[in-house]
Amino acid sequence: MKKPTKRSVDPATIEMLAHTEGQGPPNAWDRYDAMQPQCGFGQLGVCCRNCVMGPCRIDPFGEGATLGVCGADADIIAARNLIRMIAAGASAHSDHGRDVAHTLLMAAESDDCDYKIKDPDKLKALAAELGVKFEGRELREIAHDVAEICFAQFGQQHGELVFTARAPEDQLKRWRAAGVVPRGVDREVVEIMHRTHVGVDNDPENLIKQGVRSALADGWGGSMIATDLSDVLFRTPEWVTSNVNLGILKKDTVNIIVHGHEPLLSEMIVAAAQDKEMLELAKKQGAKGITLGGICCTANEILMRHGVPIAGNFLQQELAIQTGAVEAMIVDVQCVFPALGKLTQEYHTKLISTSPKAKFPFAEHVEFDESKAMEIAKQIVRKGVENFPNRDKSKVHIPKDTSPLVAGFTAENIATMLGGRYRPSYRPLNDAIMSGRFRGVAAIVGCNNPRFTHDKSHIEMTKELLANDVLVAVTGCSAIADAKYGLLCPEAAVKYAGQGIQEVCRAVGIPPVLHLGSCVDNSRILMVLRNMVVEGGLGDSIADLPVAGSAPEWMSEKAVAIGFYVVASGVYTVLGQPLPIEGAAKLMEYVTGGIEDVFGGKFAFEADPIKAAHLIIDHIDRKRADLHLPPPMYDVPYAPRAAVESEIKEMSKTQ
Ligand code: SF4
Ligand code: MSK
Repeated sequence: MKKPTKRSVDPATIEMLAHTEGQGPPNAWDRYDAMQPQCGFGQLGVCCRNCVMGPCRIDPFGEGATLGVCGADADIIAARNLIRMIAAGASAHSDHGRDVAHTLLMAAESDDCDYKIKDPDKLKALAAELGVKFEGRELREIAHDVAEICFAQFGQQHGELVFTARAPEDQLKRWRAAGVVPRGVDREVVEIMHRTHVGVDNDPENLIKQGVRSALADGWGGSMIATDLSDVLFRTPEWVTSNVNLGILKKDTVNIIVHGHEPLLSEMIVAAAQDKEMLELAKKQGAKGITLGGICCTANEILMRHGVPIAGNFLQQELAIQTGAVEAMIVDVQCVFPALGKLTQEYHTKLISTSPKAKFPFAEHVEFDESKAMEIAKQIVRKGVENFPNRDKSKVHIPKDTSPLVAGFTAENIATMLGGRYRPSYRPLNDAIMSGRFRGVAAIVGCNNPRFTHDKSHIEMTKELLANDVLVAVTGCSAIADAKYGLLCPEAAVKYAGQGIQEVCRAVGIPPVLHLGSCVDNSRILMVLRNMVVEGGLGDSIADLPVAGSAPEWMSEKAVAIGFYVVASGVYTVLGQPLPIEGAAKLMEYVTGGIEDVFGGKFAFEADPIKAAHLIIDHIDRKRADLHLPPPMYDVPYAPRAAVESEIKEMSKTQ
């Protein structure tokens, strides 16, 4: 068994791993070790079971079978597998968006709905964008029309998804030329499933084209709808302060954790946990109150809007239960381990599943119904509170670690943050980049994966980028990793960033790492990039910007969909683990090379976070050179490579 310090760099996680070693059922790291060696064919992407003439597998060394029974080669098989991953990822995000649209429609149609429109300004802005009349109309009428338009995006059969019009003209032109502007969210996913059926699309590039179309339907469709309509219903986030890590759990309160993704339930749980009746009930049970915390992206949703503390990220879900201090873990969809139920048999924790789409072994199922949202939320919170007396004090072990954080950044408030409330603008951000004070911007997103030392790659990559004056934006479990390390505090600028970032962060009081929300909120990052282009001075398309993306510890199919919509939007993206296509040479060459000519972005794969950060910086420097921008304003530890430096000099001569 690996030492806890080899499994994680997070002190609370290390403490819990040491505390639970040899006790109870195996955790994700143990199961990962037990799974070794993992199937090489699967890792290389060259096994296929799309029909029962197979399963087929291609020998990557060319000594065994080079074709499946139907004649599919490694590139065809890997491309089909890959875009099926995109279909699953895009479906997960988009189903989330569909549920939010449905709830907005319900709020608009019903008099006694527990959900109300909390951000009328965002609703009106959306109405204006979508051509919905809003002057002189009731909010509910406007919401109804906006919800219907968004709802229709999922089943639309032709035309272009409305929010693709937000993309810079140049990017849209590339998509049109390639024939990948998504028509309808569901249609693109269905077409992937059709094309990957035995004997349909057998051209790897054509398959990837449909993968891109579906991924764009996620980023500029389903995910964007999820983010925007959540803002309308629950309000657009503003800066908040909070705390993160397992130390937010308290010995003397009822501890309830929400885990999963959708804000519909967690928003109501926030309200129910503050309800007077629930707080009194908690006191009756001998507790001093109710502590609510989150895990994974539902945590990010309620952090961004309410400052609810975060208990941990993806790989900490089992550890939270193992503190022995969690009365209820309430789960909905995505990234929830099926192992949790068995684990709760060893502790008093109630695992409560709530989505009709996601049931779990040993979980108690209380189905969430948006039409009775508050009633059900209270019912669930009550179960947690009434479970407090069952806590076995001898099993309680809560690490002390917590870190303060600042979150709540959006495409909207980045303009106010730098430009001021009276003259919100992206000008200061663009100017900071153009002057070389900010060398560029990198988005670091995505999961944890026991293949990597937990959190290490997120943190090391972030620190390296900051030291080199690259501003960092984060979402998902990456944001939680950085937060635990103190990188989401304004003081982190002084401690870790180069002089350029320090100057700006000091002047405006922001952290050097901006938390933009959950996985679906990667759509906020798309909007930031789009706003940077629209502001001017940094080229005509997202592909021109000195920016890059990374998911250093990714694991989910959603991450593949995100990767593809980001690359297709023009962003160079470095993944910590390769896409599972290494056995398909032509496909590999395409996604790391040829795809750039079509969309302006491409993938690179690098497991070492420092080397990955340097790939990102090299790319940023190249883009700076293309834009005739000066080198970084201040000395940086990773100086522009000689080749790029001479390019910059050449360019400035021609200015
Ligand atoms: Fe084998 Fe082709 Fe069937 Fe896949 S689709 S299992 S490669 S025969
Ligand atoms: S929760 S998809 S582990 S970021 Fe969004 Fe975290 Fe990745 Fe799930």
